[in-house]
Amino acid sequence: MAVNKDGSLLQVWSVWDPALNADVIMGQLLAFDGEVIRGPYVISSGWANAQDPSVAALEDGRFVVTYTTSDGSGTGIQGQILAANGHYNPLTSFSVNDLKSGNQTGSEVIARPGGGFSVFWDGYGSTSDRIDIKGRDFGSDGSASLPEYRVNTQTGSSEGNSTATYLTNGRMVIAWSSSSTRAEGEVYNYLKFRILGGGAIPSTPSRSFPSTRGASTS
Ligand SMILES: [Ca+2]
Ligand SMILES: [Ca+2]
Repeated sequence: MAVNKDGSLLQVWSVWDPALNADVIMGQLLAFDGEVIRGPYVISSGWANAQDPSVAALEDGRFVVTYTTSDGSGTGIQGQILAANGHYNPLTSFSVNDLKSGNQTGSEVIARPGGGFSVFWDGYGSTSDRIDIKGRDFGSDGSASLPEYRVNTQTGSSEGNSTATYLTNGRMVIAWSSSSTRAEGEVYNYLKFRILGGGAIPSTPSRSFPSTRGASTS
C-alpha cells in the first residue's frame, strides 16, 4: 500500500477472477480517516494472470502500480498510473521491461522526489547470465527516459529478491540476494546492495556481505 500527501491510501492485491479465469490486480482507495473513496476495483489490464503488485505514491499525489503479467515471452512487468482519486485510463498501461525474453518478476516501484519513479525487478538480462536485478527510471509523465539497466555488477550469478528505497540524500539503495556456484561445486549466497544516483544509471559498484555458504550441489 502507499499513502499520498493528502493522506489517501491505495491498497493493492492480487485475486482470482473466475469471470476472466485469471488473477487480476485489485485496488481500493481509502481516505485518511478510513472511508472508502473508490473500490475495490480492477487495476490490471489484459487477459493473462496479473500478480505480485507494488505501489508507490508520486510527488504530485498520483499513484503508480506495477505488477507481473504476460509480455508475450513468459512474464513481464506492466505499470499503470492512477490519479489521486484512484481513476485511471486502461489504455495508458505501459510495459516496464525492455527485454521481453524469459520471465521478469518481482517488481518494486519507488517514487522519486522529483516527481518520477523507478522500478526494479528480477529478470533475464542475457541467456548466459541467468537472472539479474534490472531497473528503469520513468519521468512524472510515465515515459522512460532511458533503457532498462542492470543493477548487479557481478555476472554469471543468479540474483533475486530485490528491494529498494529512497535515501534522504536523493539517492536510491537497492538490496538483493545473489547466488553463485564455485568451481568446486559449492553454492555461495550473498546479500548485496548498490547505491544509485537519483533517477540515473547505476553510479557505484555493488558491495556485498557474505550471508551463507550452502552445501555442495554436485
Ligand atoms: Ca518476458
Ligand atoms: Ca545474473
